[in-house]
Amino acid sequence: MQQFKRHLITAALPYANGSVHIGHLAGVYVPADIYCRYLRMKGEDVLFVCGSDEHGVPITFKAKDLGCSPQEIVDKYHAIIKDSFNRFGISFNIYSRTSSEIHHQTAGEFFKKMYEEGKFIERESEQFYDPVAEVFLADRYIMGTCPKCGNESAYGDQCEKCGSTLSPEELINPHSRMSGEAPVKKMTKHWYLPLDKDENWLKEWILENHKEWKTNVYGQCKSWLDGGLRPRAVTRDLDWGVPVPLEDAKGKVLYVWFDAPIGYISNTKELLPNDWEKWWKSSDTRLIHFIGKDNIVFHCIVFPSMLKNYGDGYILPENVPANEFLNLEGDKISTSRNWAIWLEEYLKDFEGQQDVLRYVLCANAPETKDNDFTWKDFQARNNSELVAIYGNFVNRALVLTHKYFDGKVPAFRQEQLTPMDKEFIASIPQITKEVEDNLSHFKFRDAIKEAMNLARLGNKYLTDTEPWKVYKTDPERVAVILNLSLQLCANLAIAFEPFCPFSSKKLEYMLGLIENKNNEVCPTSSASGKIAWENLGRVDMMETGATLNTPELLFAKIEDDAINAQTERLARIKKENEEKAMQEAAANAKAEPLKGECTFEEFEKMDIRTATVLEAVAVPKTDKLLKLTIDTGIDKRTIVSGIAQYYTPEEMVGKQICILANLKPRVIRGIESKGMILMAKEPGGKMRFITPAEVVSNGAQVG
Ligand code: B3M
Ligand code: ZN
Repeated sequence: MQQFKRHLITAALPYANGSVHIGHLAGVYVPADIYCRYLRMKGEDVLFVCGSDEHGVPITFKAKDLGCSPQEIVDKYHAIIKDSFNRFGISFNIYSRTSSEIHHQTAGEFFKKMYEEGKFIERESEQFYDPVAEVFLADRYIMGTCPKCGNESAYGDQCEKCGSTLSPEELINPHSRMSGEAPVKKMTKHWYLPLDKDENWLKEWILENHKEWKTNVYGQCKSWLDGGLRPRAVTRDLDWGVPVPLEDAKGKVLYVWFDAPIGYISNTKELLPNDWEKWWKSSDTRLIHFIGKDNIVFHCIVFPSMLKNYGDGYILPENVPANEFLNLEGDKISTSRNWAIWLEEYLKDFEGQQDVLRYVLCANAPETKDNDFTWKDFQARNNSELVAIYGNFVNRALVLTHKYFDGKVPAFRQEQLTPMDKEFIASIPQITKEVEDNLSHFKFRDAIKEAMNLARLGNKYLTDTEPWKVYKTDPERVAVILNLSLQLCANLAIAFEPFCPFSSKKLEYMLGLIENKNNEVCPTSSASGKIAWENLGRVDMMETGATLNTPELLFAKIEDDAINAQTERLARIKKENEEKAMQEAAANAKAEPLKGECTFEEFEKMDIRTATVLEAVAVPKTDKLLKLTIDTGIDKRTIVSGIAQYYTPEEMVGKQICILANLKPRVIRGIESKGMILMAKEPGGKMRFITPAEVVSNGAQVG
């Protein structure tokens, strides 16, 4: 890292058409923030740049759906997102936005220079057009019936029901979402970035010179490059975005993926109007992009090609540590299904516990493969790691020092050190070195594990040395133990600071390492003094005689109630989604085709009767079967029915039903079942029992 004088760290610009959820935090912002904090603590010169991505088609839809302007949408979500990041301690140097004037200027100029230097190719092609609204239609603007599953609300690029990737040509009954009219084809001109021309240097730059990139990133780049690159359109017919700065480009804007990465540059410019170029155009700047896996091609191939073609000394990224995705309770996070934990909701329910989420998301980060977030794991990691290991050790060390030494760091002499103390002292830098090595290689999961191991070391030391027992007979021995324990506390404050900055600040204050309790949790410049990274591993940070502040608990236990409230919320959402899906299925589904003819005699053989359910119980070890005792008016009998998915036993008792009474008895799970309940089967699969319109006597013949 020596050859670099400064580090320009970017985090993907989130779309300002919704809030940010834990998947975003785990994949991009927590790791980027950890890395920036680590570098700043090392005294490195860091600029951490982000902002809202305020263009693109989905924002225009949201506006249309809500009957407001796209600007109103992005104003709303930009404010929410910015506030959430700030409250989670994401230490951006700047969080700006792509609807800003400086961004429009910068992106427009970027395009113009490339255009004038002949870097684009112009192509006319036929595109879908809405003849009533008089606009060209992005694929998302066209809806129709999915040819694969019959969903009538499929989009021109994708069917959200069956997940198929589609093109507008494939839709049955295509219509414009603007006017409802069938789209027509119309010629239009666009500008393309000829990526194919860059294939050779991109191959060499990534495949030869950046073999150290994460396997998932390198692998995706390789498959794109091996597959051959094609020119990509960088303009769109749309009225929301950065206008294409050319005379003959009325009604056209830059493609959102062309302008968004330039946002990193515009935001740097906004922050440092006179000094921004050294961050983007000096070979001694190290550029790192933190992103999610769906952004890899844009950051590793398209944006570098833009920068290289623009020229003027722009640097390329040194690394692009992209993460995979985080799932939630076994299911893909989805905005449209509201299957997510939104940051502002977390902050409402777990006020002041930002570090817990930061910790859990890092400890369980989707670094090499998709990973799952569960509330149970969240609770367990808080209660049995943060509280029981880290918090417990710190609390014991501080409380005992207050108890035995009046809150002052006790003195000891080197000769007092036992072999156990020496081993303890030697272990500290060994572990902190692991923290450091992992951090510097973007292995944040491993790094945080080692930080926790440091706290484990402390707990073991206290358990082995038992100062609370020794004090009565040998207070001098206790002075050694607590002095060393406090030294470890100081190490913990530093080692945890990139991950859990709020609690580190609390701990640093309790240890007297910082003076102000409300010390800035979001530093934007490099650290110095006691809490600098270079002090990590040292066992003399706490000076003998120094006074500690009153100890407070670093973490609080999270009770089952709090977790149950969250899992119940998710269960409710799941149920709502299932019901919605069923309704949609029912609305879309066609009735089953008719069966073959049956004669009156055949029908007459069936003896269908009304009956009342007297008792209902679930059949043990099954989740589908209920055992019903029914009164048929002729007898009382048992029927085993596969309706447990649709009705609880309580719901069935007392209900009047219709049964096929002369069906040959069958033994189901060891129970003789005599007859069958008549059910209507909905197209979505849901079953409802058939009941007479009014109560009739049991045993009435149906037919
Ligand atoms: N707006 C984020 C996303 O794909 C996208 C990133 C832009 S980074 C220049 O969710
Ligand atoms: Zn479909």
